[in-house]
Amino acid sequence: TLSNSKVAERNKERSLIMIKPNGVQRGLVGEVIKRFEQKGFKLVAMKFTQASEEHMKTHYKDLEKLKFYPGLCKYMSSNPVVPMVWEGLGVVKTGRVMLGETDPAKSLPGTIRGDFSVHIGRNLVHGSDSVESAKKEIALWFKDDEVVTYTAGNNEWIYE
Ligand code: IDP
Ligand code: MG
Repeated sequence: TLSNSKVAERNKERSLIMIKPNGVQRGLVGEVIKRFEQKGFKLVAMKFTQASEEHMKTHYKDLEKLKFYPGLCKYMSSNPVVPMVWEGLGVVKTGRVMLGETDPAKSLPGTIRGDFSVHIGRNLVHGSDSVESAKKEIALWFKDDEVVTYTAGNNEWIYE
C-alpha cells in the first residue's frame, strides 16, 4: 500500500479548466463550476479576464499549423473567459470526461459539451489534455502566488 504522503501527492494533480467566451456570455459559468465542485475536485485558482490574441496563440501553440487556429485565437480573445485550476486525483483525465469530446456532436448527454453545446468551434470549455500540458497552461494563466494552497474541509469525505 502507498504511504500517506504518496496518497496526498496523487490527490494534488491539477488541470486548467477554462470557460470559453460563449460559456460566459450564455451564463454557464456557475454551471461549469458547480459540476467540478459537486464531483469533489478542489478549486485552487480562478480569474475572470479577457486575454490578448497573443496570449491565446501561446495557449494553443500546439495547434498553430491547423487551419482553424487563427480564428480560434481571435474568438478566444474576443470576450472574457474564466480560467480555473482544479485539483484532485486524476483530475486531468476525469476533467476531460466531464467536458465531453472536442466535437459536441460526439459528446454524450451528461457531459458539459454534450449538454450545452452544438458546434466544435463553440464547445464552451477548455480542459488540459495531459498532466504535462496542464503544468504549462497553469503557468501561462496564473502566477505562482495566484494558485492557493489550503486544506479542503471535505477532503476525508472524498478520499479513502
Ligand atoms: P480540445 O479542446 O478538446 O482539447 P483541441 O484539439 O485541443 O480540442 O482543439 C482546441 C479547440 O479548437 C477545440 O476545443 C475547438 O474549440 C477548436 N477546434 C478543434 N477542432 C476544430 C475544427 O475542426 N474546427 C473548428 N474548431 C476546432
Ligand atoms: Mg486541447
